[in-house]
Amino acid sequence: MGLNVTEKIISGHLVEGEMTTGQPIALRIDQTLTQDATGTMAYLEFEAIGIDRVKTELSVSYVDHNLLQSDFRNADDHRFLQSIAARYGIYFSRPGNGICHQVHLERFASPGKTLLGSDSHTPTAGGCGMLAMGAGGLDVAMAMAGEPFHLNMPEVVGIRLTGQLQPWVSAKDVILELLRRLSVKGGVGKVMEYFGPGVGTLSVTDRGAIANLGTELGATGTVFPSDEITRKFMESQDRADGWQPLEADQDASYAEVIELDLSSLEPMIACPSSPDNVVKVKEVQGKPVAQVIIGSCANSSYRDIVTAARALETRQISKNVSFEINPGSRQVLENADVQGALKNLIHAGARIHQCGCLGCIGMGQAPATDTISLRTFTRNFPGRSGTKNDQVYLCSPETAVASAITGVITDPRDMGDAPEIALPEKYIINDNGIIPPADDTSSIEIIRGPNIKSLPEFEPLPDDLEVTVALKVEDNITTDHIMPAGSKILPLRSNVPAISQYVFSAIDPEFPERAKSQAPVIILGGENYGQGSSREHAALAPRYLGVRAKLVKSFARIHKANLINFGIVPMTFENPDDYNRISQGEKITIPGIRMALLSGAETVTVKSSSGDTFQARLDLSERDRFILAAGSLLNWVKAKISGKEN
Ligand code: MIC
Ligand code: SF4
Repeated sequence: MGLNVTEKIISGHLVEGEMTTGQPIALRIDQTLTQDATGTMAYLEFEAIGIDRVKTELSVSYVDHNLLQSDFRNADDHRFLQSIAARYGIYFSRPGNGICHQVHLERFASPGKTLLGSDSHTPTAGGCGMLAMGAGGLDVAMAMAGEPFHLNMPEVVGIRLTGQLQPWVSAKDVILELLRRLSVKGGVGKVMEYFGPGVGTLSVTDRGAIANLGTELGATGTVFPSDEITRKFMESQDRADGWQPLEADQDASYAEVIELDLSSLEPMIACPSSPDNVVKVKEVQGKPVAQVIIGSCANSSYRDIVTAARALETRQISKNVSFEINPGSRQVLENADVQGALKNLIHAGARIHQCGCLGCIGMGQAPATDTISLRTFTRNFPGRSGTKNDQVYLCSPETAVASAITGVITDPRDMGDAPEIALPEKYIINDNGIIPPADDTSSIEIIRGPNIKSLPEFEPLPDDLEVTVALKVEDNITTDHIMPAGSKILPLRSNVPAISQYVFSAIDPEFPERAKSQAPVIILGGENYGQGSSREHAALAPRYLGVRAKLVKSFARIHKANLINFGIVPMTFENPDDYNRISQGEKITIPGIRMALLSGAETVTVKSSSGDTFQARLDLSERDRFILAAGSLLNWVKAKISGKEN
């Protein structure tokens, strides 16, 4: 039986396990990426492992999330990151050089390789034929130290594309349509692999946009084949020698095949406040908009910016709209400028910002009260924009620019002829925003500002757990709920005691104090708990407050892995209805939890203070169980190194 592209990459990198769906495997990681918001912690963890230089083929540290130097802390973090990259043999992409996923696609993505990134949208590089996955900072630190990445063998879903996108319809509409069909849980435990004749009609950056939002399906990764289009893209980036063809075998199979006819698609839009709340633009057209932003790692490539500029050649922005451009990278900005795009945008009234994440992670650009903000971004989770009760819609650059012109949500097909964008045969390339590592780095000094605090130490798991239910939440809780970001909180990412004061602040500001006073505590949740970001602070900070276990209906993959890494026992209800039998404030005991974990038990008995008992599942690999018993991955690794393992 032939192999699909995902299986080819996995089999070429498999160091443990077999390719049986759902079973634990470990993969060799060729490349890693970090960004500043998760990176400071990842590098502190890397230092704690004690390796002299990264062992990957390539590791890159990007600075793109927090560029707002409102005080010394942010600039200090940047200097720390630059010096630690230089010390350990890591490429450093400077502040303002661009969003990690856009720059990685341009300068480093390489077909057939594996990439692990401490950012959930790392799968964007799957547009270039890679298996690219998001993970917590500690997993990325381990990969930099040469350790394989542990996950369960994903199910590979084939998405067969036919036809061709119609004028004014673009890649974002493809993935919004899939989010409409499959929901934010539809991809959990899966890799989405695209194939079929429609693939050849999509550029690598279009494929990147689709792969990027595969994360919003909950997928582990999204993979496109590497074909002539990929070769041309790499040639346009002066990297043709890194290209290799990679297609599924004729007789390859998929766990499931989803058919999508590109010709039948129309402009789509995700309504507040979830990326899967998708309808046709036509269904919500006419609603007044106050802010429109083109940007983020989903849609800020050359074609996205130039499409907007061309549509604005003879038009102006509505006087009621703040129209903003966040270019994906300096390369995008420079190439768009050479084509005269910036002139059009400025003349039409656009506000041009620096290259980075900006408003996508709530670093500025918060919308006005009770107004609609239309964004080409990845996520519209409640409050992520920085405004309470926000109304954020997610759409394509085409829908964004059409709506910015009219001042109301507009189907771009009402705008007449669509602009035709030819991609450059050769991009203007200037790598002065990327500092390569030197050969001998041993004497380089690491610069630490006063905001960089060392990692907290965590106790091993006790024999029995007696915990209070400090919080009970519903389905689809995101990491933005658990550990919000934004301009007030992001500067605290290198300071666990300080950031932990904001855990669950948007839904229950009393939580940190309550958790500390009731510790040890447990949190109860519904389906898809922890969807969204890869931020390990959503596990690390709760653990610091005394959270020792979580009991939910189901978990999102990266968050579950982060919980394990920081010693919080992730359990699921054997019978989901048991969720209703237990309330906030109750005490529960789990006798013999440590022994249950170490003996490989699949379930444990949970006893509530009211005398009720029920079963909770432990869906964990052997390695996960050792880590949890040790109290954290770092404890376990250190014990292994010193020979004092469980
Ligand atoms: C996001 O889009 O939520 C982020 C900010 O990029 C996160 C990473 C983080 O929290 O630092 C992600 O998606 O992993
Ligand atoms: Fe940055 Fe937004 Fe992309 Fe996250 S989703 S990496 S915040 S642009």
